[in-house]
Amino acid sequence: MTGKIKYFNSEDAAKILGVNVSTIKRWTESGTLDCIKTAGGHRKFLMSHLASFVEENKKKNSKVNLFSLESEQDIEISYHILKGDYIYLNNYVLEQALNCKREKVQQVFNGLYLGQYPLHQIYDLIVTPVLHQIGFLWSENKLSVIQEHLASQSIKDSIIRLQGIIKIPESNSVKALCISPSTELHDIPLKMVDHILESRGFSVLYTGQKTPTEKIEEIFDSYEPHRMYISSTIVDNREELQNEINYLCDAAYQRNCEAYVGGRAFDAIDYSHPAIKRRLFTFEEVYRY
Ligand code: B12
Repeated sequence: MTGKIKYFNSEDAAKILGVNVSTIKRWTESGTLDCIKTAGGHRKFLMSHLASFVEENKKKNSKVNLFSLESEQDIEISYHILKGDYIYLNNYVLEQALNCKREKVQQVFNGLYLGQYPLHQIYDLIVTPVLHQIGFLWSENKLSVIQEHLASQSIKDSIIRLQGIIKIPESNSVKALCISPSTELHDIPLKMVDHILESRGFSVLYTGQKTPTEKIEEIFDSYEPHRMYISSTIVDNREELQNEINYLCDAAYQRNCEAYVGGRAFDAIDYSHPAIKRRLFTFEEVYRY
């Protein structure tokens, strides 16, 4: 994703395929699973090695974490994953999230990623529309608040689990601070920003929901970030939020730190502060800029 080739080691391959490391060794020795051997005798795997293994062995190996082929529906899903059929997968992920089936949601994310679909595409074309649908159902009173919480938490958990298998390149020494304003509970978009930056090799400091921002200078001075990403969705009090964003941007500007902002709150507030390089609308843009 960064232009560098991503390799998995035997431990990663074992985690992805749902077996132990000795099985990975056995499979590579018998030629069932392809790999590259380094001069030092270590096994390295490309995503394509794992993907073709899954493709060739899915009937034999029902333990694969990607799509455990236990039912007719699993076989159908794996077909849509391999084809990158986002419309079908959106409906499926929504249904599984509403039923709190995290493992099913995760299978789709893992499967797409291992099928070489970029992380930002999974976030833009599956996660975002599914969350919007959850919000729509809630606003139409078709979901209760607790159902909305459970469904969005299933998505969040699956995103975090997906990050566990993502190969992170060696750090290119760009340091990023990902921050939410002090009134913000919506942190799923910021978590996705964090993951994409990590996959670009950035070193990321993620502050989480409702960040107490009044002491932010301390963080700037100790961590010395090159970039700050602010995610803001909710506008409780427009003036207070504007002041808080300006305060964060002042701190960044004084330290030559570039700011990138995203989220619907920026429809309501001014983001012409000189620290702000750009407002980002999609995760593809987070990957690109
Ligand atoms: C999940 C969710 C929650 C969860 C949050 C869980 C969590 N840990 O994040 C919970 C249940 C806690 C919650 C709480 C509330 N929520 Co809510 N929530 C949602 C929901 C369903 C999904 C939000 C989400 O993650 N969307 C996915 C993101 C990726 O999409 P996006 O926000 O459109 O962002 C896009 C871009 O802006 C960009 N982006 C966003 N942020 C960033 C950041 C950066 C740096 C970059 C580069 C890009 C970027 O990427 C996206 C792709 O285009 C939305 C529905 C919706 N339409 O989004 C409602 C929604 C946002 N919530 C809403 C409301 C009203 C609330 C509450 C006030 C409800 C209440 N009465 O308590 C509280 C707010 C609490 C608070 N102070 O923050 C409203 C907001 C309405 C408005 N006028 O803004 C929405 C739109 C629902 C609705 N239809 O009414 N919510």
